[in-house]
Amino acid sequence: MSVVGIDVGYQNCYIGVARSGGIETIANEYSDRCTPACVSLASKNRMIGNAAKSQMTTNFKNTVHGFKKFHGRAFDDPLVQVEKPKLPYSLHKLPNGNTGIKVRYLDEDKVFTVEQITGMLLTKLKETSESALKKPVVDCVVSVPSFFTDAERRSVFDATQIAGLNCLRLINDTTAVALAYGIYKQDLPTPEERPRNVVFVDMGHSSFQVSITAFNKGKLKVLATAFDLYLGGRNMDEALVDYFCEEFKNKYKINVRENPRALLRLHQECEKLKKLMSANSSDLPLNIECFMNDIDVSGRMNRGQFEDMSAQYLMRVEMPLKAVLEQSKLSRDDIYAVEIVGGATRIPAVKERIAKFFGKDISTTLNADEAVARGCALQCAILSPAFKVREFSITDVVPFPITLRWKTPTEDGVGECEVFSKNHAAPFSKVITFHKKEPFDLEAFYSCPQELPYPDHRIGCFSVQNVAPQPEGESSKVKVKVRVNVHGIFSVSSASLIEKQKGEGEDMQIDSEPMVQNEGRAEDQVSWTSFNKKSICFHTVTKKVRKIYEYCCYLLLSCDIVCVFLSSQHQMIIQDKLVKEQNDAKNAVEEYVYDLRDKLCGIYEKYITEDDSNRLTLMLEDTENWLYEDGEDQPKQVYEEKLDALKRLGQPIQVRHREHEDRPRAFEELGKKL
Ligand code: ATP
Ligand code: K
Ligand code: MG
Repeated sequence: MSVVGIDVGYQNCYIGVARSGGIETIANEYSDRCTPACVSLASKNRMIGNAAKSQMTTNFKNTVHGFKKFHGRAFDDPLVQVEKPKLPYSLHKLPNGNTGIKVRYLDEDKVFTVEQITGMLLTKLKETSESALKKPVVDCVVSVPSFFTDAERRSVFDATQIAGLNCLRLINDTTAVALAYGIYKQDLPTPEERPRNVVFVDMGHSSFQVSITAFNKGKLKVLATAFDLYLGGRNMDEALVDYFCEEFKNKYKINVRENPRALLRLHQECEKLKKLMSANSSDLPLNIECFMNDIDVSGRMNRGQFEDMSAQYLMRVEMPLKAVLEQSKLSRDDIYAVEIVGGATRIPAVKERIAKFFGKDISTTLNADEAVARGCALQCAILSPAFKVREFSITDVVPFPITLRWKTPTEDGVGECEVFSKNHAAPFSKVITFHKKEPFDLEAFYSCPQELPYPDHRIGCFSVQNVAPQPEGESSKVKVKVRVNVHGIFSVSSASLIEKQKGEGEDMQIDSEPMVQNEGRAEDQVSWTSFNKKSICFHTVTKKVRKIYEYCCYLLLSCDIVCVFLSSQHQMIIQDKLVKEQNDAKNAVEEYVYDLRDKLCGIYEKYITEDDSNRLTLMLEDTENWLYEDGEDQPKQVYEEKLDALKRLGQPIQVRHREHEDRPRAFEELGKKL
């Protein structure tokens, strides 16, 4: 069984794994611990991660990046519409209203769902983990931003399934960081003592997240979370890009925005410059050769100027910090430490603002890039029966309050109840008792649409069926269990009818029942048994309530579609493998040609007649030309046959050469022995 944690960032992905020595992050085939969240589609195959990133400026229309925010969002979603004009690739409205990504793949126009694209990324990360662990990887824990709503979480979850992964938990970024911080701490207060409150700040490429977490020995409890959905390193890059576009317009009379390739290159160079400015406050150059219209461009920038131009973003750092402190009802003095992670917290002005707000030095004891992945791997280790790790209980929060609504025969016609308040502990189950004479629907939605970073506040509608009056005509007692599960996803998990109750009319009460911690996949069984025990006379209405429409009617994938995507993912993997084998076979021919040609006028010269050598050289030249012409795109076997044919001619020379080389050495060895 594998123990793997994956941080799927907007820009960068990291993988944590548990091995006997503990948790470590692993490197990919480029010896890079960071795999870019980038997928490039081409006429014969796909490239994912580092290989895809290198295609960004050349194959920009088909190189997909910056797609994390499209999860669970409709094409018409305002956020999608804001992002759309900034992308070098095209978005497309899917028949069900979802956001599709339009690319050219295998010489055909194709539209992929965001789940498929993230699925591709995840298969790459799965492969990387498998080659590091040298065994199949299925079980994993994946991070999501704490502000992701139900639809976004379900979409990421679908992506994990499309990649053939078994996601044991979708864990919030800052909660994963808290786990990575707390689990090894030996000096945490005992459960009776006042907890240690730590602030975790994560500024990545696309967003800014903050949490306050209370630690005691063996447990952590998130008290509150806050965020700025649109604040991250990419805003700073955009500020720099805006500046240089303007400067180059005046200086070189070029309009960079008209040229997607140049714009992408400028983005990359501005990001590099931004990183350099974090370490260096002096004037720094920006040079790009052959930028556009054959012009080389150059500019300069220093940290002071950079801070001025990103003032509007830096200003926004404080708001989530203030919000999280207020929600936690703690004062600054109650805060033990402020830990920062995420690449963009390396910007000195960002750090200063955080430190200033809390009135204390910030700690950087965690690895800013890897803490989320390490936390994910730790959570996976806790959930995995195959791995022994110290007990550590994690209580997260419900980020947005959730309300249930149902029809009543009363005057206003509706009953309503907020089942989960903001910052309510999660995962958590509640049992709600209704008195009903007929089937009824429960509509779940987020209570405060104005606070929700998502345009649709509906979560789902669940219909409870087969409810009938008691034999005497009284209402039946119906117990409905609702929960926010380990992934932070809401559901109505069961409904049951209790027979023989006095008719009390329409009323409702809520019994709270905290869930067993760290239960992972066993969750369903656990809640069922504990529920069964509580019922006096248990009688199933519908064992699982039937959902009348699949999660908000339109935004989610059905099981069938996930299966189709899973098999098409397999197809693509096989295709990529074929292309790789073909390329490898072709490269082998090319390498052999170069190698033999060099040797023919070098070390092999004495072992072949001049005539034979000339003939062979000509043949090698023919092969080389063939590789660039007719032989450019041939099946693997053709290259293999070609290589064999060349080897049949080359090998006898190689043998003669080796025998000659070996003979004196053999004599020498023999001499030594004698
Ligand atoms: P998100 O968390 O929003 O999904 P992510 O996890 O991919 O995004 P990170 O890898 O945490 O993001 O951070 C990437 C961002 O950090 C980029 O904008 C990058 O330019 C920035 N960054 C990295 N190093 C530095 C540095 N030394 N100085 C300034 N910015 C940096
Ligand atoms: K990351
Ligand atoms: Mg991140």
